[in-house]
Amino acid sequence: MPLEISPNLDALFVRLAHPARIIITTHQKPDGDAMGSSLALWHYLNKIGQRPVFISPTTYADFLRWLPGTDQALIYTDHKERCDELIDKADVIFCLDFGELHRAADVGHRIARSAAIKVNIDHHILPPEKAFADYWYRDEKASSTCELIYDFIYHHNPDNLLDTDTATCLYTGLVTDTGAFRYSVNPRVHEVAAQLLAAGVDIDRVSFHLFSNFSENRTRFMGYALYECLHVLPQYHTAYFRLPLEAQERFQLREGDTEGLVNFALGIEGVNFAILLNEQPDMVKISFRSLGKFATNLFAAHFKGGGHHNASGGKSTESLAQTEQRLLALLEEYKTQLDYEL
Ligand SMILES: [Mn+2]
Repeated sequence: MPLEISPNLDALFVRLAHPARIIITTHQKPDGDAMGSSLALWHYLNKIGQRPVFISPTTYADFLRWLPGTDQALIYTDHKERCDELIDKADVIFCLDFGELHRAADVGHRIARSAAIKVNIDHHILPPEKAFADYWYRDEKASSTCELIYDFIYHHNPDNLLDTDTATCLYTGLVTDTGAFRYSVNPRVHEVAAQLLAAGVDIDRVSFHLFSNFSENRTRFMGYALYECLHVLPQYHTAYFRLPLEAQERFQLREGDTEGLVNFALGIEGVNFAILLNEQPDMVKISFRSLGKFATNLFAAHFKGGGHHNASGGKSTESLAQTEQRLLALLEEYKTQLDYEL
């Protein structure tokens, strides 16, 4: 589906022209795009005279802490009562980088009960019956929610109120969701990136924080995972990581430290489909990536998940070993669909 803008968006713009109690929120365990888009919108709304509150459903990865405005984020799990009150009293709630309320965990449940105007800006695939918003700005083909926030800001105010902080947040989402301009890239991505650079983004600084500031533990963990936890299945054109909880504890992993690991599996010659089985205390979190025509989001449906064609996620409440067995059985079923050359 191409860009879909709710037909009555001007009514929202009229509402934003007057002081409103505004909440911005995103999905749990926010990534670079979720944090970047939320903070960018927060900066922009401040600039036009609003005083929005950004509520993150859970804490965010350490490697995003440098983003301008993170000190203003209210973490729901740390300030539950205050956040509930803010959500209940809100006039407008912006829901960014997710299409289904459960992706925002407890914040989503609270929003479902709120009488506020709900605005959804997102690039995930959404079945129409699951739409919850009064206004929307959605494009499955967009590289990132940050790209859509750029368009939304421009749409709202063509005089361009992008400042360096807003642009830095947006650029971060563009870089992280495209794997540094490798996936989901279309001409528009580079046009937007060019405008953001013109607004003063310091690329060296962004690159440093995103790619050159990992802990020693995280780097040694990557080595361990590549050596001990990676399984390659040439008959299925598939490679997967099986990451036990004990390994993550041994390397004292922090939020976001497994980010990017799955791409190493995808980088192997002949591999079209890569999977990360990430054991958590209460479930196995699963990431799926593919190159080319294999639809990971359809496969992810077997694990209560979904997402984009080439990148999606799911989960399993079975043990790591049981989840792995189920995965292997499914790969056999999908064998012919996985057999293609790029
Ligand atoms: Mn995104």
